[in-house]
Amino acid sequence: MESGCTGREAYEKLFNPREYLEKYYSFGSNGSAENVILTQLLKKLYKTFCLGGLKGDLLIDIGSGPTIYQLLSACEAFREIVATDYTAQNRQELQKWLSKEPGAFNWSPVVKYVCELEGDRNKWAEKEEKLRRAVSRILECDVTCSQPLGPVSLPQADCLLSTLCLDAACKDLPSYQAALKHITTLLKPGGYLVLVDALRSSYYMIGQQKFSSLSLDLEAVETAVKGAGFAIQQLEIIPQSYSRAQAANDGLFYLVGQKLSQA
Ligand code: SAH
Ligand code: 8WO
Repeated sequence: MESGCTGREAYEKLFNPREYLEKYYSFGSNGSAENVILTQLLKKLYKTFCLGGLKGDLLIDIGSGPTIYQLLSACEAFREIVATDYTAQNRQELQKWLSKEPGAFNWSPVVKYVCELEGDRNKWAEKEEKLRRAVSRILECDVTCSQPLGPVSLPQADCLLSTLCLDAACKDLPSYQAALKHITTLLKPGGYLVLVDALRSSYYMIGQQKFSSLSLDLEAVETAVKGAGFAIQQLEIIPQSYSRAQAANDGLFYLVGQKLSQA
């Protein structure tokens, strides 16, 4: 960790998917900061994918980690979803849920909530099946590489989604700008970017383990996304911060951009 940025070895060794899921995605009935943030994100994703008309064939999720919440409304709008992550243990945890293996994380409270937003809480089991069918692959991904998915051949996506990944993956603003450009190569001209991340956060915790985060304000995000060739269509602040013990952020942002044809 010489650069001060949590790198590959640390992620492979120290990112514990179960603990991450339990700390941030338990979604119990308490009004914890983590629950409030998750609720806000699910509502915004529902608006984007179910009400906003953002739809198409292929959506690529960058840095999925071990989570599926971000895909629940998206699977109503996209025929195929490709999930990606940096570490094998996160890809494995996702696979466990997809193939209903024993010990997979229980997402049903979150799925039920999204079904309620979409109009029928009782459809949660069908929705889980729909998402499982939509996710065609789980690929390795490194946003610091000019080809983030390596040499695999995929058609350019209609939408790129990335939640809580780029701040964690980038050590400074130039690498953030570069990472955006790298992932943008995976997107069709005219395609959409849905980007969510923490604002002004220098770290986040999983239990006792600290992971670095690039601290950005809204203006820096906006400039970087425009610089990667996007027209910004929506940029909102979620004022809620994570519990003080979990992360040092000052709210989150939710951004929708469209890739310009000359980008
Ligand atoms: N998208 C999920 C997980 C975020 S956790 C959510 O919304 O909760 C942050 C993720 O960034 C981890 O899964 C980690 O493996 C991934 N990550 C870290 N460095 C990365 C890199 N260089 N390229 C791609 N992903 C990276
Ligand atoms: C805060 C919370 C990153 C993060 C996260 C940050 C993965 C719920 N992150 N960059 O501060 O997960």
